[in-house]
Amino acid sequence: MASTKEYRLLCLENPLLDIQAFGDEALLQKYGLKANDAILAEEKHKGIYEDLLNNYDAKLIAGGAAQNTARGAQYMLPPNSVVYLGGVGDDKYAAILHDAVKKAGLRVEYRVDPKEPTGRCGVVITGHNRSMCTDLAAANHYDLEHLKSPEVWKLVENAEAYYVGGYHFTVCPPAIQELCKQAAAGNKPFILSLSAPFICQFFKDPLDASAPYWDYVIGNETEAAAYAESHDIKTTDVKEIAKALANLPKENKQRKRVAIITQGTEPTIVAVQGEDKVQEYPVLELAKEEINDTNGAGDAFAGGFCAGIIEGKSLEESVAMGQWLARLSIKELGPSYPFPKQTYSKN
Ligand code: 26A
Repeated sequence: MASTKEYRLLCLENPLLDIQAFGDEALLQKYGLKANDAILAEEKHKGIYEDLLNNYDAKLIAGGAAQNTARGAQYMLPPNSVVYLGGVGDDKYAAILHDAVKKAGLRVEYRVDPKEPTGRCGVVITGHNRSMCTDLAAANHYDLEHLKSPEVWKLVENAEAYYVGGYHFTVCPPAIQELCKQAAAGNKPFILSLSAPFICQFFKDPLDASAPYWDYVIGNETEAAAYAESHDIKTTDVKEIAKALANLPKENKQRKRVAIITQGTEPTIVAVQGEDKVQEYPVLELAKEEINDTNGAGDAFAGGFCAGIIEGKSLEESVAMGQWLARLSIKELGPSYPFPKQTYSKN
């Protein structure tokens, strides 16, 4: 029988407002951005937000990678299944986020910073690429004190699974570590997204400290490659990298680690700790005219996958749920899901 418990999945990361526009090569060059990347904004990038708002047809969309995942998981689960934690400011941007998560039925427990504005992410779409440039602002001030506050900690203890976006390694690794330990102590699944190549390269120490606690690790092909390169795994073969991730030392021996690597329209790769055979799950391609933009597709995949794990579905079906939700999100502008809701059915 399905559980009637509430807030079974708890997610943590950086709530951001996306300022998203269709751009061009000149715009990327102006700010020294790569066509397909995610970076933290330096001083030289900070003009991009006003530029996008004033000179491009920019849309304001609720973002933050794991918040997109949390909205996605909630989209597929019964009401009141998912709660999300992160830091925002006390401003109109936070109000936009509150509005979006309310529509999605997602519960949020934000740490509100009185001095810092809500974080922003400039998203420049060129073709099927997206370049993201993030000014974390209030999201960068998330802290252990918030996580350990009685009301929030109760939610942590109550949850049956944890999902952390790797982008949070730039913010508060001790909070991630607390969730890791909570998961292992209760034999609950801890799911990590690698989030971006720069996390594997430049936040290696906190990433590696959490690695023994990963029950599921999710990434795409570029993140897998960046992980391999920064961890001396001498291969560029995605299946071999997935295997290496699955077989890293593990704290909770009651669960075998699973590594899931998405590759756009190429098959999703799944490796299980101790198993020689790596599974490949083909992706249903969308017709060109159905594609709006792929920003947030990876987050949506993770959302559908987490919904499957929460519902006790098989690995294969959880991957299918992830692929289904990613497909829906690609048809929308930015990391969004269609309303009225569509329902997944196994076929
Ligand atoms: C710390 N950084 C760089 C970030 C992000 C981020 N979410 C959290 N932390 N940089 C980009 N994003 C989000 O990724 C989503 C697409 O996958 C964007 O807000 C966007 O919604």
